[in-house]
Amino acid sequence: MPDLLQIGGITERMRSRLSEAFDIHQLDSFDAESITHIVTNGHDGVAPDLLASLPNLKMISVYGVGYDAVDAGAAAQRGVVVTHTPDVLNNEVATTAVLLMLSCYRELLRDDAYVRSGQWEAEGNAPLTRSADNQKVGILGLGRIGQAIADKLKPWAPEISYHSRNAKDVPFRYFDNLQEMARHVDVLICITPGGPSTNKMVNADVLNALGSNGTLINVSRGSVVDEEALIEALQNGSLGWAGLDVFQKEPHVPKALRELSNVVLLPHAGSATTETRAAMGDLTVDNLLRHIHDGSVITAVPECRHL
Ligand code: NAP
Ligand code: 8YV
Repeated sequence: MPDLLQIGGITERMRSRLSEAFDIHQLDSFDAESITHIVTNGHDGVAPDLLASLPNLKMISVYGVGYDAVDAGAAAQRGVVVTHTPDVLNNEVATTAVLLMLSCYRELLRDDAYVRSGQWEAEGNAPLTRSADNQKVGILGLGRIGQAIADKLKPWAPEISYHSRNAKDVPFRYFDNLQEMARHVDVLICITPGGPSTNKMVNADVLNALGSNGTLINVSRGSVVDEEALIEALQNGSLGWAGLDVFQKEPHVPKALRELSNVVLLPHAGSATTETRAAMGDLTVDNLLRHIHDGSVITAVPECRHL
């Protein structure tokens, strides 16, 4: 059986399917010469020195759609195909983005604490919140998940705009400048890939443009937002609210961010439901099994589609 290197955790269902076709090795004991396949995830990826040390590697299957933790360009140059799990998680991640936006608008955490602490009984009704209806929503990265977010938001009747490198054939307003879009909207939802081209794209200028009544939602990668600038903006009130699923150095979340009351924080749980992780796990394994069967894969990343 071919030798598979496992990086990071996999589900029992993944392990059971993989173990029928591969000898599975862990990072603390493997023979570099023998490894032909890797299974990893979006967080752990494959370290560049590890990638360079595996002479017979043929394929890397990523359990997630974001693959910024794998140098897919370097892999493609060596003829190593990288796959990921697009589409099967669109709806789940979109639900997470909408959940964060609604939680910020309707102060879900504050009001939950208000009831639990007995304040409601002792002090009367909680302060009013903001309506999430009819808001101007800017989507940074209108791809598969960005479009699913726009679809899920329909009942709240938003006016949707978007920023990406290219304009799309969609009925939404396109901004070729992110700061201008941030000035126009009430909510900015980040859902681009991570990596060098989007690094700290949401900087202090963008946050200031979003403004004191503005809400930032980040379900993309922590690297897309300048976290220091974000903390400062939330502390001094130049940005109103933030709903964050992703952070610069996960799982570390700065204390300053954890202490703020105008943020809602999730532990990178955008796709983390039993149903969606099962679909992602199946696609991750299906790609590996297809590759050992006939050398093809189902969902190669764009850099590797020619292989
Ligand atoms: P996708 O279909 O490839 O969409 C990405 C979008 O970002 C495209 O519209 C692309 O349009 C735009 N984009 C790419 N580079 C850009 C840049 N430098 N500046 C501006 N726009 C840029 O990807 P997807 O499937 O929707 O997934 C998006 C990302 O979401 C993943 O890569 C991952 O990082 C993140 N994600 C997070 C979670 C979570 O648990 N929080 C779960 C799944 C995914 P153009 O090419 O026209 O610019
Ligand atoms: C995963 C994600 O949690 O798909 C992605 O890009 O960020 C999440 O769905 C992550 O890849 C870890 O497996």
